[in-house]
Amino acid sequence: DAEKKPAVIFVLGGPGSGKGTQCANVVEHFGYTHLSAGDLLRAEIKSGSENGMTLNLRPTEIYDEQGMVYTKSRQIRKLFFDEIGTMIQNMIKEGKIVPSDVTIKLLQKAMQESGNDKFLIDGFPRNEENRAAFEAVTEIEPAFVLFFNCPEEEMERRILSRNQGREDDNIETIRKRFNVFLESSLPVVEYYESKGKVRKVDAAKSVEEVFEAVKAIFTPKEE
Ligand code: UP5
Ligand code: MG
Repeated sequence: DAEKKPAVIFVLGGPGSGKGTQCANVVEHFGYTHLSAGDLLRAEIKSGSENGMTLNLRPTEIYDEQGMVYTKSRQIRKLFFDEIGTMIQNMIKEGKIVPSDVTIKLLQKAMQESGNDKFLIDGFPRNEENRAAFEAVTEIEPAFVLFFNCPEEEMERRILSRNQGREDDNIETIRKRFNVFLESSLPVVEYYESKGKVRKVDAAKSVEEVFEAVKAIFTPKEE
């Protein structure tokens, strides 16, 4: 088809590894649009309580508070628009991964509204299902995956000193986020590693040193 697909880079790494911080640097220097899946979900929680639904889910999709999707044949009850925000909020508080269709719709909407054609998708895909669903729905393959490698103690220190009022920045939820990262998100990194698509950065260094390594990845190599 004539329509050119946008360029996408997945930015992955554990909770507090510095994804958001470094994406802001890349935006400034390389003209990408930064889409943090977590930020989009948190914005959806807010918009849900203020002016209702911004997503347009298919009417056959029905969720319970745990985010389980039921088809009409297994209908338990209908989830109203503002309840999707509540569902997202509950899942984030538990460090769980929000169903793909919600996250993907938010990402697609943000991509359309941006007017740009190159994106850093930060914190997504977080599991195999996220990855496969994004590929199937958008038909986009990432150009590469930028992976921030950081020891858990350092990530924990960073999150606990962040102080931005995030409901998941408490030690109990942090432990759950680390477990989900190891069990569900690292396999996605391994999948892309097997395809030779991972650019791994030592994220335990200072913000400036990490950005030097990131810059080298984004700067076209000279002959
Ligand atoms: N900091 C950054 N770099 C530093 C450095 N080099 N040296 C010292 N300090 C550094 O950084 C964290 C803190 O460390 C900041 O205070 C920063 O100044 C400092 P940040 O850049 O914010 O790290 P980041 O990797 O973005 O950490 P974040 O907490 O955002 O990562 P998570 O992956 O945990 O959070 P996210 O927002 O992506 O997801 C939250 C939740 O949303 C998930 O747990 C999940 O429940 C849900 N979610 C989904 O369900 N699906 C999705 O697709 C995405 C999210
Ligand atoms: Mg972040």
